[in-house]
Amino acid sequence: MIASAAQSRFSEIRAKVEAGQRLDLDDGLALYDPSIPLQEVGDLANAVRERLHGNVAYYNINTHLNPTNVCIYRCRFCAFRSDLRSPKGYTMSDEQVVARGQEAFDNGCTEMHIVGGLHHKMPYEWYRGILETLHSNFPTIHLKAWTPVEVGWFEFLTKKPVRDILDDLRDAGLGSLPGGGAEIFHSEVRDQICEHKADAHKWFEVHRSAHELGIRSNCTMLYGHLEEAYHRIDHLLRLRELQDQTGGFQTFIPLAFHPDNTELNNLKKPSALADLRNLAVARLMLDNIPHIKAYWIMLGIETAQIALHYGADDIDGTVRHELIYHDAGATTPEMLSVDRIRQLIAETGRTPVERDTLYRHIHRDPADFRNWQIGEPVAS
Ligand code: V47
Repeated sequence: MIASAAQSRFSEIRAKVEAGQRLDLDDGLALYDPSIPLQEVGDLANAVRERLHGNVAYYNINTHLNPTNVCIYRCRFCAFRSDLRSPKGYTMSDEQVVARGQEAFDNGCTEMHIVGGLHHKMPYEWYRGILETLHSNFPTIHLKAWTPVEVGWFEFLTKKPVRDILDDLRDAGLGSLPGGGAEIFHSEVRDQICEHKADAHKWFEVHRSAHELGIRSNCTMLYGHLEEAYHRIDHLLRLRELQDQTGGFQTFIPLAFHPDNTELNNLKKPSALADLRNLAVARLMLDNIPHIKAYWIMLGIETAQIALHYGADDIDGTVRHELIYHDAGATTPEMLSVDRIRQLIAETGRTPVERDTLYRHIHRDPADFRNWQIGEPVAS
């Protein structure tokens, strides 16, 4: 039973959601109030999720490529980065990049998710060349690449405007932007966890420019470190505002902080209950972003499964070569087979549907795994 004050507050929120009215900052804060049981928030988010997507849960066949971990920045939450001269540092050759593309192609991937460090010595042309090489060799693979952090670095390297850089990257093969680098937008927190890198203004400038050029993108929020509920809701409202203007975001991915091997290793990883509440609150606040992703690598498989009933409609992909979370202590497998990911979704009572990066159905020849075609966009 919910205590009566919280109960009547939640009833107001439920009435707003059922009437299709938008939730505001105070509603968002109330949804994080622990006296409103998670189950209530989750059920409401699930109703919205089912209204948008019925019983379907999406996945894709994808791989990650992190061409270098060498990075000029020292974000306090990052376990992946390396100094230029550290034995941990690596930078891939063109041959290694092509080999990864070939592996992705051989495994039927429709997407490569490409992000990495800001290397002290590598020119813009190296980053651009990675896209060009992959796209010319494997044109059917969608390249979801570079966050506003990298694009801001390219701006510094080339002295060209963001829009021209995005246009140029698209010519090279860029398909869309991943959601990373968002962390927490509010400067009270951002200045403490990643003071020097692209700020909220730059993050939004890059996504707005991408959307204006017709390039779709994703968005994320890193939670469970120094932020409070207020910073999380502020973050969601800023994303909702840009989406009202451009409509270019496809999916929102809440990312739980993993502390191992980071400067913030005194903190605990968020609990599964916190993970589920973040997903549910996001589904309820982001009424204009079609998809909410439960990234199984970060959540763990069981929580990702439960999340499909707490607002999420997407579980991310089969994934290969994920480093950012595994360097920070994730204990999830390095990848899942297609059969396994479909089974995990089916076990929750949802219907697995393979999508491409732009949320179009993928039809695969059961007799030849590498033979696939893009179908119609999914309804949302
Ligand atoms: O921006 C870094 C986060 C992000 C840690 O677009 C960490 O489909 C937790 O953006 N603990 C990169 N989080 C990952 C990302 C992403 C993931 C999956 C799908 C998509 C998509 C995007 O990971 C970074 C940062 O917010 N991160 N270090 C850490 N120790």
